[in-house]
Formats: sequence, C-alpha cells, structure tokens
Amino acid sequence: MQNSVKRSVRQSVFLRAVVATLLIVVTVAAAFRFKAAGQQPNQQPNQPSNQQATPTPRPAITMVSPEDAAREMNNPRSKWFREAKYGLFIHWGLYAIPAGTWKGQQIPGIGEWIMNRAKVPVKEYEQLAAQFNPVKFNAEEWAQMAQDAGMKYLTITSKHHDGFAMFKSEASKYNIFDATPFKRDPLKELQAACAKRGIKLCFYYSQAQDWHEPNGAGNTWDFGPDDQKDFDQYLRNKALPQVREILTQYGQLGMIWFDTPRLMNEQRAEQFTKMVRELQPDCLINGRLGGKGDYRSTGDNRIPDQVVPGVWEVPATINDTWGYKSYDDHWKQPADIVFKLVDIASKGGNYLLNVGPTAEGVIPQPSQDILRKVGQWLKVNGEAVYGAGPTPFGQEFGKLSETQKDQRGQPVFEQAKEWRVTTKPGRLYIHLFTWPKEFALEGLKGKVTKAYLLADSKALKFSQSDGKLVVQLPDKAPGELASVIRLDVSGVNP
Ligand code: FHN
Repeated sequence: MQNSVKRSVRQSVFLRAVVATLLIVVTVAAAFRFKAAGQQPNQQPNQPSNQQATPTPRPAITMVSPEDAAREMNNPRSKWFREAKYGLFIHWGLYAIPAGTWKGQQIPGIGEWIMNRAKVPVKEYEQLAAQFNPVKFNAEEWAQMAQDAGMKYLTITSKHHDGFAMFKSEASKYNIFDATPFKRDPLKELQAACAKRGIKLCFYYSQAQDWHEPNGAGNTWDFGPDDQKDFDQYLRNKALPQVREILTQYGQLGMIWFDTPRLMNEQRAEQFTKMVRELQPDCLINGRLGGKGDYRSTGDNRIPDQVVPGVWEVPATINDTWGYKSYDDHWKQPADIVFKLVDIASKGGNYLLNVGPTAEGVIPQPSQDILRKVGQWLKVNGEAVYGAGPTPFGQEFGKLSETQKDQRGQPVFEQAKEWRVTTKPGRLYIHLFTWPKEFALEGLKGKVTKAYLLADSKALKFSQSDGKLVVQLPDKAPGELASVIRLDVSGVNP
C-alpha cells in the first residue's frame, strides 16, 4: 500500500516536472517568436522572406505595453513623424554598379547584399569605388520626385552594410567624396534640396554590420567569426565618429535609421542614443538600434493584421530589392501602393517606401511613374491620410479563417480589401477600393451631418438609424484608384 502511495507521489511529481518544463519551453519559444520582428540586440537582421530557407510565421511587429505606446504617442519629438505617414526610402551605394550580377552570375536575394551573398573579398569589392561616378545624380530631381509623390520625409542610406559612406567622412576615406571620381557629397546636395521643399531629411546608418571593417559585424569570409572581433574598436573608430559627422554636418535631421543590431547591446546602443540626444535632441531614433528607440519598425514588407497602438513604420520595397538590381522589374502598382498606404494608416502606422537608384544616379523611371501616380491620388485625398488616426472599427480588416491553418497550427488571417477607415476629430474617412451601389456601416456612434466624396465635394445622400449608416453612391467611381467618402460626425468622436 505504502509503496503504491510512494509510486503515485513519484509519478505526480514527475508529471508536474514534465508539465512545468513543457510550459517553460513553450513560453520561451513564444516570447522568442514574439520578439523576432522587433530587432532586439544581437539578432540576425530582419531577413526578407526570400532569404529564409523555411520561413517561420512571426508577428509583423513587436507589441509594447499601453504605457510604452502612450509614451511613443506623446513624445513631442515624433509629432511630425506621426503626421507624415508616408516617406521615401532610398538605398543607394556601390552595390548599384553590379546591380545584382557578379562576374556574370545573377546573385539571388536583395541587391545591396551582393557583397555578402557572393562572398566578395573586401579588396575586390573596394575597387567598385573607382568606377562610381553617378553623373546623372540630381538632388533637386530626387527631392522633387519625393514631393510629387506626396512623401513627407526622405530616408537615405548614408552607409549600408558594405561599409561605404555616401558622404564626405574624415573617419573613413572609404567614402563617395574621397574614394570615387565623383568627388561630390550627395547628402549635402540632398540636404539643400529637401530643405527647400520642407521634406524631412533622415539618414539610414548601418551601425553594426560593416563588411569593410575587420571588426565590424557580418564579414566572416574575410575576417572570421563575429564573436572573435573587437567590435567596440569598430564602434569607437568608425561607427560613432561617422554618426557624429552626420549629426553635425547636415543640419537638422528628422531621424537616424539604424538597422540590424547584431552584436549590439544596451550599453553599446546607449553610446549612440547619448550622442544623438546631445547633438540633436529633436532627431528621432528608429527601433533597430539595439535599445529603445522613439518608435518601432515592423519586419520588412510586413503589415500587421490589426490596429497597432503606439508609433510604428513599415519599411517596404517597391519591387523585390532595396538596392538597384537591373533585372528586378516586379513593380508594385499604384493601386496596390495606395491600398497599402491606407491600410497601414488605418492601423496607425507609417509607410516608408523604397527606391533603388542606379549607379548613374537615376531613380528608375518605372518607380518614378508609379510613385507620381500615387502622389496624384494624394493631392485629392491627402487629407484622409496625413495626420489621420486609425479606424475605430476593425471588421474591415478581415477575419481568421475557419479552415486554413499556418505552420504553427494557428488560423490564417483572411484579409478583406473592400474598404478602410481613417479618422480625424469629428470626421471619418471611408476609403473604398471597390465600388458598391451604396456603402453601409454598422456600429457608428456619432450622428453623421454630412457625407461627400473628396474627389468632387458633392453631397451624398445618406440615412442613419439603429446604429446603421447607409450612404448612396453615384454610378461610377470618381477616379481609377481608391475613392474616399468624408463623413462629418457630431456628438461623440467617431
Ligand atoms: O539588411 C537590411 C536590408 O539590406 C535593408 O536595408 C532593410 C531595410 O529595412 N534592412 C535590413 C534587413 O531588415
């Protein structure tokens, strides 16, 4: 009898230990996955999906506590950014010369990673500098294009992972002014062109990966494993001095956009944060430094399924690469970009959309044409985007599938694409991506006093009863891209 009691006690202790271990494993795994998009210190970069052998589903963005979300929203430094909603990302560097092809071979993956993908030795890659002469570069034209496109900020690579600075630098002569026949500083020229147009100038800076430096992260083919490097020596001698240069020589910056915080930790990140705060207290720090930034980035090209509280941004490609690839013409079309811009805004975020200029200094014409079309749409409908807040609803985003599961066994989110909502005090903007005869909306709290299309300002007939609003629409949509109904609402905010 006693033996059987002992056995059952032993069994139950064993079972509890097994359950506890399982719980710990599951919790740690879930926490890891949850953070994966958030670019915490010492992580691999947010690899685009074409770089993963077996892509594992992960959330688009790291969530924060309500307190941290409120901190992000109330930060006066980020006011311009929260209102801007739409920015131009530019990846431009030596990698535009090979443009995706090395020694006659098309190298798979994103163009600016060619040195890494083809394992090009520093001594060979460096030679590209002598050929880099982007004589067609015209800062006025680039800034004008951003303005025509309706983009309010411009974030350009001042140094990407290949370690080549696109500005005149005393800290490293491996830069566009000193190492190329071009002998100009395009970032200086962009500073003037952006200032003229009220576009916020922001600099991308790869603080951790630097494949040109023996102690920078990432170049294992020339310099061996990262864990045997004197990373702090690289930070001291190149990254920190160069960040000081960009903070002191280009006027007021909108932000520094750090990336892929490999080998970074809180203490290393703090050295950058301290410098930015001291030299430019109003300059934002993005979420990929390795410590807490002023806002969060989603994974590349990852749009969350629902409203996300706080301040955040989706960095995205217009084709399938960031740096120019001569044979990537998989362009996203204007209708898709308008949808993505509105979708992101209606969830509370910003859209940072990239172009990859050529080695001659030209933004590929197809991307210019596409962006200008979106800009024309914004000219008419911009009040529903700039400074607009997220939807008070949510049913318009879609629903969890009842039949389809992802690799984790979780139901797949089925996105609906008919309409989206953005808000301003006393107003709702209904963005329609299809054209029904009438638009019906349930769950609206305030009383609608007026309804009209932003495209023509003509009053629309509507009825509202029992919490249901029905707006009558004309036979034809006013334009080929999305149409926006403005609803003026009184009583409570929508
Ligand atoms: O490795 C980089 C990549 O080249 C590109 O700059 C993107 C832009 O978000 N960031 C990293 C990958 O997430």
